[in-house]
Amino acid sequence: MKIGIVLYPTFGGSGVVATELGKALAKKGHEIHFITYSQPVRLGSFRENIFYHEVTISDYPLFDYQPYETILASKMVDVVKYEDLDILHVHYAIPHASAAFMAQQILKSQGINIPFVTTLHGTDITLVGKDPSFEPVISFCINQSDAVTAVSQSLKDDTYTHFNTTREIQVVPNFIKSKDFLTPIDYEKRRHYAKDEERILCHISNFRKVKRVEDVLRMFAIVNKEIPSKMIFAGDGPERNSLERLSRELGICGRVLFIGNVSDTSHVLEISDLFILPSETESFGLAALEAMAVGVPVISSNTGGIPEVNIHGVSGYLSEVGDLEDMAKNAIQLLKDETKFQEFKINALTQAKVFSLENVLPLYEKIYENLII
Ligand code: GMT
Repeated sequence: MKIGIVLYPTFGGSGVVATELGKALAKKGHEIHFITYSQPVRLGSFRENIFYHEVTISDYPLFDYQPYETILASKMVDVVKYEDLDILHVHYAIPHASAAFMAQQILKSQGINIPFVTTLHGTDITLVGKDPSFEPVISFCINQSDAVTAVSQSLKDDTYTHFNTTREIQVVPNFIKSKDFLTPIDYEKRRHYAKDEERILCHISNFRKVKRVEDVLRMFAIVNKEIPSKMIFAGDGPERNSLERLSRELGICGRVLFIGNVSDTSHVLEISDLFILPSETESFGLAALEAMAVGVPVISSNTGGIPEVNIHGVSGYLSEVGDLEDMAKNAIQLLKDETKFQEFKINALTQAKVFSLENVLPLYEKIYENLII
């Protein structure tokens, strides 16, 4: 199949999932055309069957805001026509689904029929989408898409709650290349960050308010009092400066490491003992799945789709949003009980396999096949 994938090219989860999906489909022999405004961060070097079409925004002085959606729709028309695509798959409702609808209508007027699949990722529904200024467009696009998927049952339920739609939504979860065994720890690499007797806690995100990164730091401060440890923050975003300030106020800045954005998270996860995800809302929690896939247990909040991924008392622990004392208590007792800790590491690996690429990829392929006549 010739598939156009429209995505945000940044470090956000939706962009990561869309890029990894395209790479995996290309490996299976499909022809993949990424359409976005800059090279997706997870794309890596040149690969067979993968093409990238840049949406170029010219800075026309009449506009205070450049009309990205219009330019994107025109690009989709162009790519569908000249690359002879079979289907478009848009990730994130705004503005990708509405641009796809526009492109579809333009192509229809020229005698070309192209179906489009919309994948809802989370913040397009739970944060941005609920805003009344977006709601009518999102409801319309969900209803007009030829197929709609959501990354968790929780997100599917939220979509029905917040939007005017009864459209069938299929749950297709985030996925991971799962492993059968724990990777042995690379102590030489680990020693760059912590002493052998110290534990490493890790958080990876885009440091937006919704991630509650302050909770990560405050719970780490409690853990560190009982267990000598280091806290690694990977990623970047609006809360980073205040987080650095807070780490000084709490007197733990020497134990906290900010390593910035990383394109391959497995490197930092493989030297970590626990992954911390205390989010306010989280439709799935891809970062938690990436941690579990390398055998790192997850201490998280119990919001949104996280309980579908991290199983309480098995692959990690779940707490109420904001209950950082409970999160710290869970982390401490797990780190102090080596037998249980090793058991949780294996459980995390096993639970991650539920979301293996082999299980999830055919679900998308089936959706495409059903729409291509
Ligand atoms: O979590 C983010 O900040 C990025 C965001 C996005 O829209 O790219 O991630 C969302 O989509 C991911 C991939 O489907 C999910 O794993 C994340 O849970 C979801 N984030 C939220 O719901 C906050």
